Amino acid sequence: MLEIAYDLIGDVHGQAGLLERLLEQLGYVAAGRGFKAPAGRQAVFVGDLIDRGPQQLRVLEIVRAMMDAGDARVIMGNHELNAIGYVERKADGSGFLREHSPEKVAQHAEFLRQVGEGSAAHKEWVDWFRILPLALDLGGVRVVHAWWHQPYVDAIQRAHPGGSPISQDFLHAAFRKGSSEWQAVEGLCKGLEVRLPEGYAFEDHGGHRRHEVRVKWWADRGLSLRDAALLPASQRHFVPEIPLPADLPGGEPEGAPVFVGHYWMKGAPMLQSAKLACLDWSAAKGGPLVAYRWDGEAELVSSHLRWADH
Ligand SMILES: [Mn+2]
Repeated sequence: MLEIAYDLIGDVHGQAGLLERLLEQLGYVAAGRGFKAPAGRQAVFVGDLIDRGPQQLRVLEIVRAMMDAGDARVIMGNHELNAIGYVERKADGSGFLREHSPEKVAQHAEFLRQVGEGSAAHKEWVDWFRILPLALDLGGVRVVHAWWHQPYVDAIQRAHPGGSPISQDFLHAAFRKGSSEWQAVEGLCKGLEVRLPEGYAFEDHGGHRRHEVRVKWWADRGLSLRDAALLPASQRHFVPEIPLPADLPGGEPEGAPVFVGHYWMKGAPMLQSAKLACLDWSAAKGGPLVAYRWDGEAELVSSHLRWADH
């Protein structure tokens, strides 16, 4: 018999109003600073609680209170990871793990403004981010921010059994481009990227020239690179219609269903497959905040998707 059922919740990005409405819709009841889960249920947040939105501290307060009360679990998104790297100095003292370039400062500016950069609250929240696991295997469901890639999950599990907080050494290694720790963390939190052939490039939403494109790691291997690319329709033509690389890892997940966030999906919420749901439908850009009400099923059904609109 199923001991506990889960309500998986997508990237909140500081949208406290949407989160409160979604939780109420799911039968959660306001209690203290957070919300109490219905009997036999628990919320699971897929990461990216912060950055962009207007009420990031309220979101953190709700989610942490729920976690402390046993009403929620939370994994790390790339925005929490970046927040840690932003304040953590490199071992040799030459700046921070995540550089303070104009692009990276801009991405994080709203969180820094709301929390007060360098304040006691800033330190406290970043310390809390450090204890969040990078992936959770709950038996009937698996949760990761961007890509459930078993070798990466196993690498994290070996270093940090049972989802224990990542060590200082691991954290520093995870910000050294090219290291195995960097690969694993980058993959789990940011997904799978493919290098474009020579001569191809596109500009991302920030106007930065990119030579690598993010692809659906779950994509059918018969798709072209263009069809597997996670790009807005207006930019797809920058990606050639060539087959996906033969040695590309990933593919349709098998086993327990996987839940991710991260991908800024647009339009009406839908499942990616019976084994995969992306719950990020761009709540930070006017889209709905999406949840999946999981009751123990091995195959996901779209009627279990729930959401709150702006
Ligand atoms: Mn996100």
